[in-house]
This record gives sequence, structure tokens and C-alpha cells, in this order.
Amino acid sequence: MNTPLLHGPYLLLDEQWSSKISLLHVLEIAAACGVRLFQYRNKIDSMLDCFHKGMSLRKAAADVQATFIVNDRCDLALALDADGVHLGQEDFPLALARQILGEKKIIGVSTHGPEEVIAATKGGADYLGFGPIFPTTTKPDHEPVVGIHGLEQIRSLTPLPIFAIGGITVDAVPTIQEAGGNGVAVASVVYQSTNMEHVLQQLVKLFSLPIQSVG
Ligand code: TZP
Ligand code: MG
Repeated sequence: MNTPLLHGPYLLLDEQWSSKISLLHVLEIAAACGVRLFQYRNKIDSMLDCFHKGMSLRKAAADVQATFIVNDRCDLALALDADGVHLGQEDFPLALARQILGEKKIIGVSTHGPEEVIAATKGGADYLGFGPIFPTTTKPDHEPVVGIHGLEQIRSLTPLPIFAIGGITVDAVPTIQEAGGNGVAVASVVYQSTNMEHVLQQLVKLFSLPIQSVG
């Protein structure tokens, strides 16, 4: 991997959300569209299956010099030599994950409000997920929706890259950028689209364009 990419579209790879196409194919399509940041998410398979499935994705990501993050599990991240791990508030504490993974791996943390943003920043996270910005059916047990206003409110609390998550659509990206979001972590806008390539290309394009100042 070259310099880790911590902005732009961040595609969540979870088999449960991709009924028609294999995750490997999704990754390849997304990479061809310019996506260079992926998260492998598997909450159902055995650790052995997670390892084998994860390894094929990890290799495919490496082939295109994409950043590859593993959700939840430090052990799996190490076993796959992933670029890092993404921690929810109920996963290993950040300090423990850092101890396990060392300084060179990326650690992202899911945050849902000012206190979590401040704690993850002070604790040495490399990037933050923040949301859910909008309602989403992808994660039925999600935290309360924070809205664009929630993102605006926490932007000044951290210098870290922030990925807006939850119900993100292509149309919402400019507003998210204006609110200070550095990227968007996405699932349904891609998996539920009838034209995945088009959505991915639009997301890539939006983040490669200079942000237009308003007024
Ligand atoms: N946490 C909140 S929403 C989400 C996670 C992991 C999944 C992505 O949501 P969406 O709405 O499908 O892009
Ligand atoms: Mg988690």
C-alpha cells in the first residue's frame, strides 16, 4: 500500500448486503470506478471463513493499492495484514487496539456525538466514522440520527478525517462536504442501486472535485 487514503468514498463490504454479486466482484467494480478505501465487515461467519474470505478481498485491494480496513476484529486485521481496524463503541477499547496493532496500523472509531468524538481523538484514532447522518435500514439497531447539523457541531472538535455514515446518498455528498465531512462510508446507496458503477463513479467524482464555496 502507498500512503493510506483517508478521504472520499469508503465502501463497506458485507456479504449480507450484497445478495447478487460476490464481494470480490463488488470490490473490483468499485476499484475500477476509482474507490480506494474498503472495509471488510463479517459478523456471521466462523473465524476461519472470515479469514479465507477476507484474504481474497485483502489481496484484491492490495492489487489496486487500496486501503483495506477490517471491521471489529484486531486479530483478523493482523492475520490478513490489513491496513487497520475499525472499532465500534462496543469493540476493544482504542488503547488496547493500539497496543495490539501498533503505531503503523490505521484505527478508525465509530462515533455518534461530541463526547465520543473527543474521546476517540484524544485516544489516538486515525479517523472517525460519524453518524448515522440519516435514517438507514441497513443497521436496524442504529444510534439516534444526528443529521447534517450533528456533523457541523462536531467538526470543530477534531482534526481527524471524518467519514459520514448512515443513509448517505450521492445527492447528500455536497452538503456533507460543506459540513466538514472528509468522506462517506456507504453501503445501501451502492448495493441497492440498479447501476452500481454509476453511483460509485459519482461518489469518486464528487470527492475529486474542489468543493465549491457558497455565497
Ligand atoms: N452504521 C450505521 S449505518 C451503517 C453502519 C455500519 C451501514 C451503512 O449504512 P447505509 O445507510 O446502508 O449506507
Ligand atoms: Mg464493531
